[in-house]
Amino acid sequence: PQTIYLKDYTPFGYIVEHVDLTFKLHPTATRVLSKIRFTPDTSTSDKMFFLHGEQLKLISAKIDGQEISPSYVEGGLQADVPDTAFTWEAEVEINPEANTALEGLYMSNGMYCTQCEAEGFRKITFYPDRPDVMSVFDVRIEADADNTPVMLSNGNGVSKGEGFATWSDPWPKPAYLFALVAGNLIAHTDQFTTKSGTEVDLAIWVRPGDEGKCAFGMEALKKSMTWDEEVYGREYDLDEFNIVAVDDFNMGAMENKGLNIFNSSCVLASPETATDGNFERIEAIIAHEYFHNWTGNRITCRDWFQLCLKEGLTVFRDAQFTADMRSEPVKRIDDVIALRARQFPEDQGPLSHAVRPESFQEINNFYTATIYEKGAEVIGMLKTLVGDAAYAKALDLYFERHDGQACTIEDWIKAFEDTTGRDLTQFKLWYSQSGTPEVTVREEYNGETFTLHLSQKSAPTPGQDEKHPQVIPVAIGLLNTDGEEVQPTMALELNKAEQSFSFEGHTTRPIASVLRGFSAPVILKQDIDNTRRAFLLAHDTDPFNRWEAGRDLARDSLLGAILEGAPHNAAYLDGLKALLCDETLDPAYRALMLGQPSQSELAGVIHKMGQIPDPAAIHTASEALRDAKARAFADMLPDLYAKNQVEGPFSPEAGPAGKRSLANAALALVTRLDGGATASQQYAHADNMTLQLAALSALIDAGKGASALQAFYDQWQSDRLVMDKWFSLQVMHAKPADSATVARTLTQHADFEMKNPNRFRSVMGILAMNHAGFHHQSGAAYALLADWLIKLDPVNPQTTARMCSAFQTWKRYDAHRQSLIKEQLERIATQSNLSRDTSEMVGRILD
Ligand code: HT7
Ligand code: ZN
Repeated sequence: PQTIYLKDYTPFGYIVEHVDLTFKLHPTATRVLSKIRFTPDTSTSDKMFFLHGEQLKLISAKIDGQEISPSYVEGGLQADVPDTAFTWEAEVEINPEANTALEGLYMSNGMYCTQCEAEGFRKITFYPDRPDVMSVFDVRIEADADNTPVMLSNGNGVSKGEGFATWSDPWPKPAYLFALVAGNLIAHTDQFTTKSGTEVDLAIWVRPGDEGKCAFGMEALKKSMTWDEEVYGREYDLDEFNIVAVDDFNMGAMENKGLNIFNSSCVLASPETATDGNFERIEAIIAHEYFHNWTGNRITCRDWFQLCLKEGLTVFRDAQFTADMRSEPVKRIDDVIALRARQFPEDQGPLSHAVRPESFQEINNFYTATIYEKGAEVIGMLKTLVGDAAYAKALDLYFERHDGQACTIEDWIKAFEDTTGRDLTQFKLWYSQSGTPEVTVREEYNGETFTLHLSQKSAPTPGQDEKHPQVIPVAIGLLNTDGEEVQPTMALELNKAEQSFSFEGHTTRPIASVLRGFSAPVILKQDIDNTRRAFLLAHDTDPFNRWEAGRDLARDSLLGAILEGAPHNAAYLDGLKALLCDETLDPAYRALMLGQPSQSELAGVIHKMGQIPDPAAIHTASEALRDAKARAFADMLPDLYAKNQVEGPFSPEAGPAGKRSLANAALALVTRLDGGATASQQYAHADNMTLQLAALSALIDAGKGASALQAFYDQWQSDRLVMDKWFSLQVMHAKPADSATVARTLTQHADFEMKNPNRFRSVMGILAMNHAGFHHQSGAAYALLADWLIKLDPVNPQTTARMCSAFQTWKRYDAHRQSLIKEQLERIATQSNLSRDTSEMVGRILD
């Protein structure tokens, strides 16, 4: 496969003035007629006329009304064209029903649907399918009126009648933002008035039967629209905003201009079918896609190497939104847990790449935690470094200067340089240097001056042996021994390999709280003992670092048990108990405090320590710590559980959701003491999915899940999204030695559908997340996953390739496991006709 390089970027030689598309929809033979007005771009030299096109049957092509025979080249076609403005017309035929890859135009449950990011439009018609080619689109859709009464596209609806609809999008957009949906759909509607007084018609379109699951998504949309006006000054710019829920979708959702398409799991919710976690995720994803209207659509990316320009910024914006709607510390802690679970292993393994990569084979493989989540961390650091006011000014300038353009990271950084006068050259290393920097802290105190000696180091990553010091904002605070702040939070700017920061006038030795709020995506190395951690757990005024102190204590306790067979740390359990009883603290925060590092995070830590992680030992120690917590908190758990029951009608708001999360965390521990009696009660009386699922999980863990699992199946078998939970739960809670068998049995279930990415992930994705089960020494889970990836690749390469990352940490483990995994990776790699997506991923992992 061909490698594409950032350094090779050249602009397209033509301006696309206007695009007219007509779709004659048919499940197996859709005709697409395009009429496109091109003008040579006099500012560019490359006048080769190349249009992307894949899997298209060309019926006819014309230039200025004259039939032509273009020449086919790899990935598209070329034609001789006039050196003045001309009109290109083509008619192509495509087969949506045969499109199981879910890129381009495909069918999902009888509904026509498109997915064009990153390079799907070229499977719809011949076009310069690159994000820097922006144009206005008019679309006419024709279909059988009985089966396909609703026909949607981007922009504003212009006309509709029996068997047709026309749409016009006045905003120039790249082809990846094109969308069309058609089928038998029902709308949940509402209205929004923008701050300048425009009335916008809002609709969430779903299959009949799902209309009762739209209200929460609609509220989330209106909150997002208000928030973007208030916080970023960004208004919506069309008369309509449509969202559609689709069952078969490769990712979470897509920000097509005026017509967002959502994986139904990311928009549909009712108290009976969705958990609190689902509600929060839906709110965040609706916000994310809506925010793209400015950060992604009005200002887009020049090329796919700049993907973080829209994704990092939009993730940062949606995190700000969630923090404002819910709890800021809880959101930050959740995000850091996710970053460490998904981005750190990526950054420290064979798939490590820069936030702005310099080459790729398949762009779909770069929709990663590094681009999204580390990309968002980079924005957060920039904001910390320049301050809130300068950040707001820089954003205003960015929107004003680049509206309607396809931009680069250089454009983004320049907006900050021009508003602050700062040289951000060194900061830009965050975009080009891959890997997770390690920051080491050493303290010195002489009776008056307290000094923090900081140093930074980054390990080599693929293709990057040499690393340069980066600009790292290290937020710190100082406490006295009574837990009072003697130095409020301030950001130190570490920009050299080693640097010291002194604080004068401290007549008693202060206690440092370092990397507050996780002010940079780094690994902090600090030689502090458990007494100091217990002090910070009890007193740190920074809620993130207070949680982090508990997390560090839990991690050290687990490492002691795993590596030395030591008993669990009593000081940790005492400190945690005091915190759990502290009713001045938010229940959601206390629930997070009860958590502990995941088994795969522990494996990563042990690997970093230069030792070989043993998944079975990690599993045993993790379970033992939960047992120790259950015993240590036995006297207060019933009270904690009872006090956090929520009375009255269900509300997905942060307050009641936090109480449910604490009650359910208590339930998981209580179950270790009462064998499932409380969980059975909860299951029997649960009137919402959050309580029902937590009770079912506890019963499975207690070995008493069989009848509840059957009852759950009987109750929910006709609800696809709830059935995904039924599949996931069984794999997630399977004992290590049984997990491959449980997963294999589920793949033989009549409701297992390989072609539906949600269902496939709910078995195979979850198998890879059951750490001790996936890494069971038999190798059965490795082989099962590989079998299914091989089966899925010809059907859906994008989802297959993503799931290959389950193997990315393979070099952490012992020789036996390494050879088992290598054998499976090689088996995948040597399949004939392996997709470019999967071949790139497996090649990089094996390298
Ligand atoms: N910008 C979108 C990313 C995307 C995608 C979404 C759905 C299916 C396939 C996709 N390929 C790329 C989603 C987002 O970040 O908002
Ligand atoms: Zn996005």
